[in-house]
Amino acid sequence: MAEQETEACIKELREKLWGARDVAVLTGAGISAESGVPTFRGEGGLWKQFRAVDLATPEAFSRDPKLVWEFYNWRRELVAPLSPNPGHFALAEIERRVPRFTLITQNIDGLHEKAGSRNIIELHGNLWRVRCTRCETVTEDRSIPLPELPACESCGSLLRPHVVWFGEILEPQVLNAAYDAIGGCDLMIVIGTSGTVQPAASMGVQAKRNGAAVAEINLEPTPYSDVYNISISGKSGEMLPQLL
Ligand code: BJW
Ligand code: ZN
Repeated sequence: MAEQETEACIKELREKLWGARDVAVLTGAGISAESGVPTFRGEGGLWKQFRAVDLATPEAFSRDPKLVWEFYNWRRELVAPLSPNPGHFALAEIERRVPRFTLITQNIDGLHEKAGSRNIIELHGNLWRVRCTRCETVTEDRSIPLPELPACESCGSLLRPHVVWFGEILEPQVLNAAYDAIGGCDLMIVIGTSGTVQPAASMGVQAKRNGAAVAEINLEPTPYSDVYNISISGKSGEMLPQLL
């Protein structure tokens, strides 16, 4: 019965997708789970092993930048050899086939780009970029590991990961681009996110308020499963290719 329900939901989403003019997608850690990137919450999640307040806040970085860099160097080592999975590739293919497509991601792993997606908005930054704490210059740096306390080439000050930590505001340009996509889309698909971190968590609801149909693909129910028009329970790497 559950399998039949999933089939019916996929069929409904498939019809909506290929009839849509403008599609927005929001992804979270779940889409990269099948590539081997740990999620944040739930079984095996990063925040089960580590305390977010010790590693993912500006206060943590001021207190102990070496510890925070150790965490990000470890994440770089972990992610570098990983490849996109069929879920990432399916989204890249959908982008090629619909008139307008925006991929909003909370992930910092860069796997959407590796899979061939082009119109990507990275809400929470990128693991492969660093930012100077003084002159704010952002540069790409893929070396692994970075020095314990990496320094800016322009001014010599301490570099930090170019990511958004708790309590920090998202870059206004990035956030505005995401809201433009949400405001203009006729279909939004929310994939592999627990819907706990704002402002991303509310984006599906905002799209729905603006008149878009909203679908979710997640292994588990989320606080929004009953709010969206379609909720598909399953692995994104298995469900997304079925839309093609
Ligand atoms: C699968 C699967 C498979 C598994 N297939 N599915 C309003 C109300 C209350 C609080 C706030 C608020 N506004 C702001 C806040 C504070 C805070 C916040 O939201 N806190 C909540 C926890 C309560 N937000 C912020 O601080 C944000 N800043 C901000 O809004 O500034 C203005 C402001 C500040 C302060 C107060 C008020 C306003 C910034 C948030 C930055 C988040 N940063 C992180 C770290 C990024 C860098 C790094 O990676 O190191 O971003 S935290 C972490 O969570 C990371 C993620 O992008 C983010 C979301 O996680 P995600 O992607 O949802 O992952 P999981 O693990 O939670 O879920 C995985 C899901 O996948 C699960 O559902 C699984 O079932 C599923 N899944 N395998 C499909 N194969
Ligand atoms: Zn600098």
